[in-house]
Amino acid sequence: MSDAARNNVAASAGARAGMSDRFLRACRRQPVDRTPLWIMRQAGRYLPEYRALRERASFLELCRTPELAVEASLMPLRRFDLDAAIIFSDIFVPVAAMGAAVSFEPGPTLAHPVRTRDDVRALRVPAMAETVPFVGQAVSMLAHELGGRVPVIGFCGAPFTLAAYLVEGRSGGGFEQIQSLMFRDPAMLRELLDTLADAMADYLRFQIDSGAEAVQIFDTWAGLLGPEDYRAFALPAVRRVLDRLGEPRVPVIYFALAAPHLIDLAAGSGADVLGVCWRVPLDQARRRLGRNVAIQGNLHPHALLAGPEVTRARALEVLESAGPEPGHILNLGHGILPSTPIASVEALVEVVRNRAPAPKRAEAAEPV
Ligand code: 1CP
Repeated sequence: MSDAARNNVAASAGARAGMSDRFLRACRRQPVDRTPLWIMRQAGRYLPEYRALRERASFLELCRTPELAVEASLMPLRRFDLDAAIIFSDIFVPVAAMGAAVSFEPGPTLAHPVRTRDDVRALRVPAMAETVPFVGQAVSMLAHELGGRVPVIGFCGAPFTLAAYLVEGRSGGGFEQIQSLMFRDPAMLRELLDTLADAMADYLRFQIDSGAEAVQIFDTWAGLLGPEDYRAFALPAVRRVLDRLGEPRVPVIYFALAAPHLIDLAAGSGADVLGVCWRVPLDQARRRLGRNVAIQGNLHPHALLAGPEVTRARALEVLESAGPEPGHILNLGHGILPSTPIASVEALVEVVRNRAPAPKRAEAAEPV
């Protein structure tokens, strides 16, 4: 990072009251001075500086070069007063390390989709510290650059979501292959999910050991499943990741898209925070989930396309809906869209910043 860029990060961080642990406190359902905010896919194509960086390097080069990955991760933090950084990478970086030939067009595309038991058994569960050392280097460099001002979030794809791409071979379409595999050869799907879970547990551990202070598991395609199949396939695979994560534990966020029918089951994943999309109002999510889990979300990403006024109004509604209890992290209900105006993101940041911390909120928040 250039000196100027470093100063910018320092200056914007300096505007805050020193080190910020409000994101980690909210993950643990502890009282906070204001609701923390970060944005899924916050480093990406809606930022002109990201698009400029991509002129110089391919997406995979960015992921594999720690200096560039750190540069991309810091871009949104230089512009906006966000409460967490997420390491720039992709859910397919560790899967490539398992032996799958992946390209990005721009979504992940597999040269050889996984269709047989031999294909499953050909996948390796490598030591991630040895096969993707650049991810750990990027995490530790990013944590160092941030100097504790905001924490670094590590991440991985959930086994079912990764399996959906691996079996299908590409994104788009209705994921017909994995959904029919579930009925045709459930044992093969289980073996694939277990293999992915073991690899992702090692991958998250590696990121935590490198300096990630929280991790998020993205289950973008879990919503395809009905409750019984979710309980039989996707959920035990997420549990297996968590069971094998080891110590020391950091907060784990589990995000399942389009899954209002699954959130009660997802609460049993063992995650500390559940990410929910806009399909579940947060007051309803709170009622259904009780006090044992924090929630993250859930502004509709398309609301931001309507500009700062609409963004402000909708963000306030989300905060109202989340209510005064501790344990809410403001985020979008899915990744920020490439056509998002910068002014809308600025409006979102202003909403959390200007919301006066009501003493009642803190009182109500004291653990009983
Ligand atoms: O052209 C480019 O610059 C590449 C576009 C791109 C980017 C910026 C891809 C390809 N991945 C990423 C980065 C990325 N992917 C991050 C970065 C960190 C951040 O949040 O800032 C993260 C967390 C992901 C996670 C990811 N990749 C998910 C889960 C979250 C989600 O959005 O649902 C999924 C499903 C992917 C697959 C993927 N990789 C890339 C694309 C375009 C896609 C989606 C394809 C599809 O819709 O199926």
